[in-house]
Amino acid sequence: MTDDLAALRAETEAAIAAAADPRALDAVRVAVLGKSGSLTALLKGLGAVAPEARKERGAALNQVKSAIEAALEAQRAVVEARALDARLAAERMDVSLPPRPFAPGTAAEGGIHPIARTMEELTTLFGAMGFKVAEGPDIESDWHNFGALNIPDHHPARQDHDTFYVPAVDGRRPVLRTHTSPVQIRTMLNEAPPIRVIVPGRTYRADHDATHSPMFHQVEGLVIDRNIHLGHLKGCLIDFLRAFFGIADLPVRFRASYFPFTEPSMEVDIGWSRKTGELGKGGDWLEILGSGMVHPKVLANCGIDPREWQGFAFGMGIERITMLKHGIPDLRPFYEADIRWLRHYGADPLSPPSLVEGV
Ligand code: 2NL
Repeated sequence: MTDDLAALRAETEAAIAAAADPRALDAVRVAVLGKSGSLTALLKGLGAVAPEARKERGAALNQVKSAIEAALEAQRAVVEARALDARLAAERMDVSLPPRPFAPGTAAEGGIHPIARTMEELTTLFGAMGFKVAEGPDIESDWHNFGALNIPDHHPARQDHDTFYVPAVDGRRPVLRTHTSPVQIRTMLNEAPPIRVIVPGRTYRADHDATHSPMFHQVEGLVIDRNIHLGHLKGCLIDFLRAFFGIADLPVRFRASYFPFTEPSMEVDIGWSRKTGELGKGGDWLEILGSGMVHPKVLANCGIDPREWQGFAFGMGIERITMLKHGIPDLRPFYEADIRWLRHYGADPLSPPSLVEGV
């Protein structure tokens, strides 16, 4: 090997070994093997070499070229591994650290909206009792919202519902659902019993004052099985109310009432103090939800034989139970996206939905 070639090889290998990152390494590659690289120039000069020396010179050049390429490749693996190690060290995090606590009033951001948190709690509590969550459209047919529920055309309940109507299509006038019941109707139409669902969701009524919003939230529940009776309804709702409000001995009272879609129907009251607003004691009663055994006509409307299957259903307002649970005095800020209100009443995003005493 001629001296110039040996020197080039030694110099290049030293430069490769000194290259600390992929960029420096690439600069060496370009300087030696690039278009105007030093070794490339020697290879180009091969034509000018005397014919008898050309073969030997060519072999020597190619040997050096291969050696440099191998050294480049080896060093590339070294610097890439080093770069990855550096990145791993820089981006290191301790996944075993506890979450930063959420301090109401001090957090830079808000919290989980109380409506969302109540829905999570409902899903958790009823989930533990074997209920699935069902969802359906906000824009409903008149039949799913009223007809199937045994609310005929001129029934007073229709007026009570202050329905928002949507412009007619094909001669039919859709409605914004006035309750979540149409979702239970769809569940009964689409699924064979036994059925256990809760339906949390948005509902709409043309009513707007200090205690009513045109959009609000309800949760309804439906259980259909063989031999379901009022005892199941009472046990389920008493367990739910005590777990949700976190009061193990919360007084619960069932009072005869009327809904077109249940027979018999019952309103459910919980014990509280009218004077202090405290739940669970005080000797007064507060109406909290409506319930009843599903009307046989409603079952039949959904293709379920009421002689074989029975069920119970219930419904309540999510804003209302949320305000009672957390002592929130005013309905209006629920929809105002006020960060100060969210900081105060929002839930810690890192804490699980409270099961309180559990079911
Ligand atoms: C209330 C009362 C209630 C139901 C809702 C229901 C649904 C079907 C069949 C039978 Cl598909 N019943 N839902 C039953 C009783 C009461 O809600 O005061 N809600 C705020």
